[in-house]
Amino acid sequence: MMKLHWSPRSPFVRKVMIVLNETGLVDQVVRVRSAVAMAAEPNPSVLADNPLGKIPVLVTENGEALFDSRVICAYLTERAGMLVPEDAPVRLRQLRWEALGDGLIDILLLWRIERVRGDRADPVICDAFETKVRATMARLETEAAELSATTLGLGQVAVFCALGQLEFRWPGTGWKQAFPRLAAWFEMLEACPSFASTAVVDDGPASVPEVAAQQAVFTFGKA
Ligand SMILES: N[C@@H](CCC(=O)N[C@@H](CS)C(=O)NCC(=O)O)C(=O)O
Repeated sequence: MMKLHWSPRSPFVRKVMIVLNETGLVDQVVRVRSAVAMAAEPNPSVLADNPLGKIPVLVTENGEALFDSRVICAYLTERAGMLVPEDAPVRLRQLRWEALGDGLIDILLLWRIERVRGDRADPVICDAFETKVRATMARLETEAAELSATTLGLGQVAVFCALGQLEFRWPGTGWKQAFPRLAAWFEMLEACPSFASTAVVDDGPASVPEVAAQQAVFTFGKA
């Protein structure tokens, strides 16, 4: 059996879980609940498999520890022979969406941590995060038809998980009203069992003070 350092809170772990479901490899993995937080002491059991102290980490049957989520997803799709387009331009498009989705998740995680600093949060950094999130969402809205028409790949999985993170940790932004085509695509995937069963949830004490994190949430307004 493979071992996955896992958390139900992590959008990056969610990518891996969706790929495990889609490839049918999910029964070959034992999930280990591994608690991590950027603003806390690194978890020794994660560090032993990934010196960066981040999850997800997948330990294969022969003991090789794979990280990060992009490497794990590439490994699983290759192993299963699924979700990798043969056509080079399509593959490149998927990689680009993967970069966009992962980059959006990174910003949403870092922005949340910055906001928790309250008065000590850097307004320049926060403003830049907001500008980038707005620009990324606007770009994705223009690509929603293509996201929907393209056979599922790792790019769409990453974009989906980023939108899921926005929905889960940033309630009240009104993104679905502002970006209706993207929202329709998201909701279509969200209804699929292999995506629905991976929904991000909090399973214990908050990793950052939630009240502070959710104060003065920005909104997208009508596009
Ligand atoms: N680029 C990494 C990012 C992974 C990541 O940031 N994971 C978060 C959990 S969602 C984490 O482990 N945070 C703990 C830390 O940064 O120390 C990936 O794609 O797997």
